[in-house]
Amino acid sequence: MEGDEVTLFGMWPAPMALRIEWALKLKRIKYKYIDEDHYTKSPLLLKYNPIYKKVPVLVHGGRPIVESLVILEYIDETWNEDCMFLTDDPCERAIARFWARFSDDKCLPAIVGVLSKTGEAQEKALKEAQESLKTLGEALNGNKFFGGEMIGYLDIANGWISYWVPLIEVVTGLKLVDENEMPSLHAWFRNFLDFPVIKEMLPPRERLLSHLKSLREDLIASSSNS
Ligand SMILES: N[C@@H](CCC(=O)N[C@@H](CS)C(=O)NCC(=O)O)C(=O)O
Repeated sequence: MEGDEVTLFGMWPAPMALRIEWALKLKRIKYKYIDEDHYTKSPLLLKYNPIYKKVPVLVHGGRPIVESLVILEYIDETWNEDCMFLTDDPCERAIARFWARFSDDKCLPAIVGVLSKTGEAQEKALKEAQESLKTLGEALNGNKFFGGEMIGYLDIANGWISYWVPLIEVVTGLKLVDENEMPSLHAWFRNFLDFPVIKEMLPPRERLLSHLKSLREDLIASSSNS
């Protein structure tokens, strides 16, 4: 991994790694992809991300960068000639970063809770997920994308929600995003998933669905054993 070479360590069903693949594709950056195994991580991944031992890791010119939102900004700043994910305006940048943090801090754990829990705990997670997703939808301000007319940083950060949430609804039989309750967010799901680069870079639906079903079973089994 010398010179200007770009390598991404990901895992095929990992939403945070998909953020980075979308970003690299949107910027038309050539990269090598290494698919990691959840249970047996490679020595290289552990060397590059010794603290969290997670994907994604982006290695550029031999230097590793970790944490998907940090990597996203790194990509935006490093390859800054064509499209930019964040605007020049410091206030708009701060607002976009706020919503990305809100999404990871509030929406993500609640959505995972809906997938991984049962009974009252699942109902609580469902309520939290619906509330935080509704709040997130308000950040669209009636626009086609979080970035306005074009896909931007916040669309890439939130993009996984548009693909994962409908599948989690199938797996659990619970509605997280109702078209009538959250029309803007629901419309954004379609707008985002219809965008050419995004559409071409999604994990196969049936494979992901069956992965989520077994993940739910494993998580429920491990919580009842603990
Ligand atoms: N905050 C981190 C989260 C990374 C993360 O949770 N990665 C998951 C895949 S989406 C992972 O590596 N899981 C494997 C593990 O936990 O061992 C980020 O945004 O990069």
